[in-house]
Amino acid sequence: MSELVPDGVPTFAVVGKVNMGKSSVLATLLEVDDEAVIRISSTPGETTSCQVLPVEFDGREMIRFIDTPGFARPLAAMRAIQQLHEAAGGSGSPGLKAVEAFCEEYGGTGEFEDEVRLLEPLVAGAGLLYIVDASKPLRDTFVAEMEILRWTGRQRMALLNEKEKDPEFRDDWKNRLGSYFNLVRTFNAHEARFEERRRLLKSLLEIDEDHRETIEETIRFLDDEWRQRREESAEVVLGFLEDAVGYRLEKRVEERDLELPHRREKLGQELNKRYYEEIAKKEEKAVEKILDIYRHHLAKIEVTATDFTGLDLEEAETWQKWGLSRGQLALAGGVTGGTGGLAVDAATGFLSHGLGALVGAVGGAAAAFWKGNELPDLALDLQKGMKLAQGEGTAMRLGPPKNENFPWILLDAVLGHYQAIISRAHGKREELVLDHDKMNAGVVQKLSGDDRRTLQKWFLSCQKGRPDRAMEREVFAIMSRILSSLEDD
Ligand SMILES: Nc1nc2c(ncn2[C@@H]2O[C@H](COP(=O)(O)OP(=O)(O)OP(=O)(O)O)[C@@H](O)[C@H]2O)c(=O)[nH]1
Ligand SMILES: [Mg+2]
Repeated sequence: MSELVPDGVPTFAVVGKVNMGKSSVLATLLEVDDEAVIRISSTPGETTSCQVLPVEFDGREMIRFIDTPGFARPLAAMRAIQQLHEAAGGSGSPGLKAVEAFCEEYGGTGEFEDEVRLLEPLVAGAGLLYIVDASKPLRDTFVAEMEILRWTGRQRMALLNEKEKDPEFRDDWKNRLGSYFNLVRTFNAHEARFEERRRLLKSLLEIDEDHRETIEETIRFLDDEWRQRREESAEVVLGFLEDAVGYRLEKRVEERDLELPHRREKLGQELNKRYYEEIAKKEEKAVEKILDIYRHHLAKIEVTATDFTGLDLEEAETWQKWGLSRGQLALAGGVTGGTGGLAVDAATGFLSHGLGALVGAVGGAAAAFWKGNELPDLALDLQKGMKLAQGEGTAMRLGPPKNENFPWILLDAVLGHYQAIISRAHGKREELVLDHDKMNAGVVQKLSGDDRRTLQKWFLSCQKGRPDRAMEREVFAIMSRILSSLEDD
């Protein structure tokens, strides 16, 4: 066996005409979104040499794929192989020997460079996956490619990479491919998710009997890894919720900032904004972790404080798009009703004149202090002599938001991101920016009543700043289940 096709490692070359999506199929199958590892481009002839792409688990190479340059001159190559076959006194159809002779004859000459390179792994013993784009008409050149591949005698599977929906020539292709290949499957490089990737690996079993055990073992590794990723993600989501739902922003305040109404107003707006900036950062960090877990490096997450604007309890739209509906929230045990002013839970006795005025302003019905801000109301806590990192002083503590739907909105947001992440094919190289605007929210509304009640109870404990540890296992199980359900949507 050659270096390209090691003993004991099931090896498959991915072949086809230039620009059919060979590299994209491999990038999606193997979760590679790095252009430095697999180059993908709309310019035909992007891949110019064979590239070994191992599937490794625990440092062991389980399966090997080889990306190859596309066929450039299949008709001429077919004739050249035929001629070599006849020159050697062969009759009937050429076979592997003639293909081997072709590689020897033209290797290093510069002629049929791409064909020689793509046929080398096959000569060395690799099985093959032939990629076609069924939106292209089936021309003679394709027939020549299929003929050459059949001559190699290697185990072969054809993959329809449907770049367009319902491709025009699908039936033509299917009929023809059936007579040249042991197996015909569909695999869309831009759409395929875990299930399709798994199914593709499984179908390798049908073309490579000799390595059945290794391939089955690889699929088990893959399943384990997928479950692990889901569990790690569930932990990330819960960590984020615990942190964000219970978040309190502490800020030392100077007496002089409280003396004049316009200063108080400015301070209030600043703090409010900072609060949601911190929440946005937490959401971004959590999503970055999930992107990392699922090996996405091209996709980005962008959340800004203003994403949380308009989350007004009074606004019907908020209730439709985000979080739970009013009725669901009530059933889950949330206290519904009214925006409520800002809770002021402060040791008023200690307050100086300025702070007293602030409390009056935010606690009163007018809530003049916060006027103009569009963010959900925050609980406000004012204390004199509160311990701060910078030392003793007059401190304000803001948060969590009084909007009872807020934890549900945060959960909805991360679930929306999660769904986008697991649906993203690695072979797709356009930029992906995850944000709230394009998000498919509304997942939490579909949860069961039991799950909602349990989560709500846990959220309330988080909001109080004392996450209920006794609920952790149950909450983790619920979250893993929710994440798993998103895979089927
Ligand atoms: N819409 C869509 N475009 C695809 C799909 N697969 C590949 N493409 C695009 O088709 C072009 C060629 O893809 P590559 O994966 O580079 O094709 P290739 O067969 O490796 O090409 P060469 O290496 O040049 O032979 C790129 O612009 C891809 O983004 C698909 O499933 N859907
Ligand atoms: Mg390529």
